[in-house]
Amino acid sequence: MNGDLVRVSKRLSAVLRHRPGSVGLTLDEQGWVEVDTLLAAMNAHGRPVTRDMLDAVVAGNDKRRFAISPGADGRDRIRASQGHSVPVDLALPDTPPPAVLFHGTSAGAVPSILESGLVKGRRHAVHLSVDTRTARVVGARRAGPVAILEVDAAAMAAAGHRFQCSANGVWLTAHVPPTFIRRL
Ligand code: HQG
Repeated sequence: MNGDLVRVSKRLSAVLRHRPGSVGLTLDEQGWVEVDTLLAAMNAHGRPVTRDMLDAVVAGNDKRRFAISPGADGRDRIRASQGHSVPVDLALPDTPPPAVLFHGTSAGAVPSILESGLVKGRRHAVHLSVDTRTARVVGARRAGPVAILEVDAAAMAAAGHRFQCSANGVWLTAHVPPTFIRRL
């Protein structure tokens, strides 16, 4: 993606995950907003985005962060596929996870994680990756060396922990207790 589209993607993430009120929007219960309403709100708040740019971001986004889907009235709606801090219910079904999942983080966070487990913080869920390569990219967003943690998802599921998979393949769960975590 070129620089303009990266900028638009970051703006959309901010509005659709964290601060819809910053452009005067409210998301519906499942996080959707009408595309036309979103574009009008962005334009009115000095952050102009055209429908073509939005479509290019949705299509070209390496993580498929956003999903567009028609509402009951046939009008296009958009939402972020995961990562919210505002209260939305993505209504993702509980799904049996792969046997193992991974989490990339900073090496400095590992002692605390091995003490209290992976906690969701301000997000709605702990985010887990399907492979170490993805986990490494996630962990590299943090300062300092990256640590890759392996999560025994099969044992967690057997113990009654619930998992959901977002539209873009990120696995979500409420909390990963330390006993299911192993540093690779
Ligand atoms: C850490 C990006 C100390 C955790 C990525 C992480 C992902 C603890 C940080 C998505 C801890 C939270 C989410 C504990 C967890 N003690 N540190 N007990 N438990 N942590 O950003 O998983 O680009 O909320 O290891 O690709 O890093 O936004 O979560 O470092 O999919 O689409 O607390 O965000 O996607 O950080 O990343 P985050 P994350 P987007």
